[in-house]
Amino acid sequence: MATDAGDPLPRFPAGFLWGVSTSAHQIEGAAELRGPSVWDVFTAEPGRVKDGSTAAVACDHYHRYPEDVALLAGLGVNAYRFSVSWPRVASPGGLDFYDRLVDELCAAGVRPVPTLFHWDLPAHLDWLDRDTAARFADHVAAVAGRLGDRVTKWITLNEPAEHTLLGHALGAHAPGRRLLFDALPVAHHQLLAHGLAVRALRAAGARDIGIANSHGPTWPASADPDDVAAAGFYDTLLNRLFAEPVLLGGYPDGLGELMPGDVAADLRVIAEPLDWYGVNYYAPTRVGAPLGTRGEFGGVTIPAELPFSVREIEDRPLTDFGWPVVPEGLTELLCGFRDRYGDRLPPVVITENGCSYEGLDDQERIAYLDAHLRALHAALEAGVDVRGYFVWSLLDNFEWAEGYARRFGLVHVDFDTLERTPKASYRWFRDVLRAQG
Ligand code: IFM
Repeated sequence: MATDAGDPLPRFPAGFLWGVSTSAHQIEGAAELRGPSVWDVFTAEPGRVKDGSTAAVACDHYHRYPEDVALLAGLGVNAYRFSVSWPRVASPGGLDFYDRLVDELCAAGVRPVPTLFHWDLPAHLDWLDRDTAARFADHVAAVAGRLGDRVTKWITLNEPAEHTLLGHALGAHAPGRRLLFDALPVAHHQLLAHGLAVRALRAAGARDIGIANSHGPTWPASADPDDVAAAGFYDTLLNRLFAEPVLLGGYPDGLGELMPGDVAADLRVIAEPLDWYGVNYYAPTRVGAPLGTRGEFGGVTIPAELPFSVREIEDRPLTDFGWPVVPEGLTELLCGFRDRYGDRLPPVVITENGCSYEGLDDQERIAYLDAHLRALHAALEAGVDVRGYFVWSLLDNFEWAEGYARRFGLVHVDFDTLERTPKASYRWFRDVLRAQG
């Protein structure tokens, strides 16, 4: 295991974006000062969140943001990825909070990079409903109108794949639906919302726009054609369904035929050119043919009727969440994207990468980040145009259906006192950034 005294990292290009990421629902708290989201409804239902917790207070970032911005400044990042809560923006005084936060970030010399949707859909809206995409464009226009004089870099959506699969197909996340493949309209409407958001941002003068999609290599469980076919199908769901409409203007493998509405016209909106493409990377997935039984993956139940099964990746260390640590998967993923999409792939930013471990002396997190940064550098050397890297996450926070049990932060949060304590990984990352200049 590498320690905080490991070899220096290779140099990244001048102008590289170094940041950390968070999301509104996971850190802000102050739930009484905004309308409810689907996550408030979901967490109120018994049994939905493992430790029975809610995000009503979370890290209380809403009130403690000056302390958190000071932590960012002390870390030395040049960018901070956060999300704006749609139900807060829609509530009286909601935009004032982001106005204050952006001012504080600018004063600290940290570039604000807001994500306009990170899963906390206003409770009265529904992604099965096409009109939600148009409502999202209104939300984006309101945020850009207020913050666009200081915010220059924007992210439309965070991980529409997880929001579709976990929230609408498998029922493990809000809004808790188990629609399996009937959830596909949720994917299409989010993609349409993305395209409309790009148009709304451009109309407000934005010139630096991306999306944060989750991706990872898919490894077949064996060379058996059934395993290879199942892995190919999973790869389509995770890696192609949300990338190809955006990058190529088309759905892979005939999936467009299953989507609602005038798909051809919608695809012209969805494929609005982007300035960069955000990748959230955690681990590869090993996939085989269906086993005919229910499975378990990352705490999520996989129903028997799906045309694939998720298998264990053996001989790899696991994070506390049980996710395998496979740094070279990041190089494989990025080189694979470059080969698959060629010059249709804009410059890439790693918008999330991180791991869940307990403890303040988090040497495992240091080893994880160190190894992933080396793997990212290998992708750069192989010719992938990578422009930035954001650690997930600044703070320990509300990890969705896992509650507060999973700690991803560079900064420890005591959820009784809300005291923040930088971990060893915070000091390590600060030193990395200093060394990178
Ligand atoms: O906490 C989440 C985040 O909200 C989205 N990407 C993955 C993280 C870790 O599970």
